[in-house]
Amino acid sequence: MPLLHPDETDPDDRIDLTDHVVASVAGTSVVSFTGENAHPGSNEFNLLSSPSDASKQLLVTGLVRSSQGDPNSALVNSECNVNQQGFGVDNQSIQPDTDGQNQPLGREVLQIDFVTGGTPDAGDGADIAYGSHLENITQAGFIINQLTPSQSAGRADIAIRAFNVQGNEQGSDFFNGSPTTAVDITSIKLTGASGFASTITADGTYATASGNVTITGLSGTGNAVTITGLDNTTTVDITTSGFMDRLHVESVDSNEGIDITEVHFSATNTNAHRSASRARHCRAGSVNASG
Ligand SMILES: [Ca+2]
Ligand SMILES: [Ca+2]
Ligand SMILES: [Ca+2]
Ligand SMILES: [Ca+2]
Repeated sequence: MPLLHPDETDPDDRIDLTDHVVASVAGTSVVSFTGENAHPGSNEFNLLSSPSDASKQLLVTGLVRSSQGDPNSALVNSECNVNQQGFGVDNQSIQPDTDGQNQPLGREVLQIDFVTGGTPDAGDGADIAYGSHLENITQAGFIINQLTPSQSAGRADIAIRAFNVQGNEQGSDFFNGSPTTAVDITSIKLTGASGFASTITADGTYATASGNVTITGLSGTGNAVTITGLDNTTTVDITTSGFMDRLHVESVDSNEGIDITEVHFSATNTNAHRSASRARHCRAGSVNASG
């Protein structure tokens, strides 16, 4: 039974349904977060709702490596700084050395949990309250809109880690070691100044208009991917093999930190009927509006 029969001379003419039909009961919706509606300033946590869907939230916290000399040293609490400039750690940037040379603390890590059921708020960790983590996310990303210090030749090196948090600890317990499992990052998509035309699924060095970007940790099943040589403004998107509800973005540079202006994720909705093309348009809109 043909849906359309545009060529009456061809008994077997085909119509292209690409981008028109999603042959699945599941769909996705992309939600975007900027800091404009956040409680501004430096806080132990900041919980934001998506302007388009208040049930989808980010719980943002800040961490820092306890030893400047050891990139694998333990993470200890710092503060996140969320405001209309974006998402930073301590100040507005995620930096490789939080307190300066010859000071004990090292690299900053922005920690982002995907949650629901909280009330937008910011303040002391003891006041962290939310319902539960979202357990339907395999795609997320963010926009790097500035390097600090800002120089045209500057490029930033970052590490991204994906986790699935077990349980939903509240208040100060949120910080004391919620068990997590590593989630394999399977692809990276770069858009913008350091954009690469195709989705990247293997380690390697990729030539972009802003120079070479080198990716390590993507091949295989690890949950930590390092990307070196990023220019601003660049959108970094990741896909994971299983559901993730926590993202770490760490500065692993020797000089530049990064400022992030926007965070987004794509949540799988069962029984949704949104077309793939519409979801892509939403994504593009959120990027343009924030860039
Ligand atoms: Ca900082
Ligand atoms: Ca230091
Ligand atoms: Ca650099
Ligand atoms: Ca979880």
